[in-house]
Amino acid sequence: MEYPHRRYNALTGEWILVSPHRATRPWQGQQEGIADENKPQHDKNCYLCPGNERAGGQKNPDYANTFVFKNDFSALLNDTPEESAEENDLFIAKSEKGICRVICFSPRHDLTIPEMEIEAIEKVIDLWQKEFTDLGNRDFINHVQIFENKGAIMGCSNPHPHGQIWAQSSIPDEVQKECIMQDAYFKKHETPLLLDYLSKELQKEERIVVENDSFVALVPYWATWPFETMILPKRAIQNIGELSDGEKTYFADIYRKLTIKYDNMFNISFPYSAGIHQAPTDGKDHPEWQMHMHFYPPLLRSATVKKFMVGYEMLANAQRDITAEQSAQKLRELALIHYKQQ
Ligand code: H2U
Ligand code: ZN
Repeated sequence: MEYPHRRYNALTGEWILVSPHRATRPWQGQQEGIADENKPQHDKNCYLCPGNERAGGQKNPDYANTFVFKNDFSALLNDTPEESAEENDLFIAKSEKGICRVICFSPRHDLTIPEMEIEAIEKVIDLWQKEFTDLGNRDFINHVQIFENKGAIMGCSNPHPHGQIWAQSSIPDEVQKECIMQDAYFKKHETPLLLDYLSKELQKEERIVVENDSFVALVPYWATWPFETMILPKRAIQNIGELSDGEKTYFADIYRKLTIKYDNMFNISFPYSAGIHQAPTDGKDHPEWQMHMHFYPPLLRSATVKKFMVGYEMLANAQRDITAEQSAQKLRELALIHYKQQ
């Protein structure tokens, strides 16, 4: 559709307003700075580099691959006592238990996922799998959120390649929406929503960015952010714990390929928030759930112009100009060799 339209997000039940004719509007607003690309391999002032002292005073080991530690400023605590306040229907609060961890992806301060070797990325996925299983198996943990903030523009506090895990008792809101939609779809069709969605996308081809034997990266039909993407497994997989060794290699491969394309978009280290959504760890089977990874990059038309989710978007509805199909085509055409290696 070339005229303004609303698209339905079958995964969340929300709508997105698409205005393709508007993509050429002028921009005289804020421009973002470009981060310094010349980083040292080891930075003595970095809280996450091997051997350095962290902000909380603890010392990092001389780790050779990945390194995980309890977040020194955890938003959730595992010893929070149970407490709830419900005065009436208007003032409701409940205590929340959880565990927050930080994962360093590499000992190298200057690397990011798209610049790492596939074997090194596999070690990150290995650790995600271990952490998911360890945290998810605990009685009081019903949801494990693995995520990465990349780039200062996304609020990332440190350029050292790292991600986080927040595990908690409740199902967070963004995930809850997907629980409801996947559950309803499964009850009606008896197949997972995202598996059906992927097979239709593979037929249409117009939103596929890159694929390998086990995974597909695509721009979802309902994408909100200009270059939003999603990585989907080709077979039914409820959570990262179910990935075989071979599938972990393919996961590393597609994660790397997608982020290389991102970096090649504007020849910069492309910022985003990314994270894995998977079935709740509530001890139940979740055949309706298909694990997937979301990428939400903030940039719009250049390395320095970001998409602002303000005004109409804050008050009414998410909106985009460039269509998901146009974004997918752009991403598809970008090289699979990182610009620094070209
Ligand atoms: P970002 O992923 O948004 O950059 O956040 C990094 C996290 O690392 C942040 O939650 C933690 C912060 O609390 N951190 C430590 O636990 N120890 C430190 O020494 C520095 C940062
Ligand atoms: Zn560092």
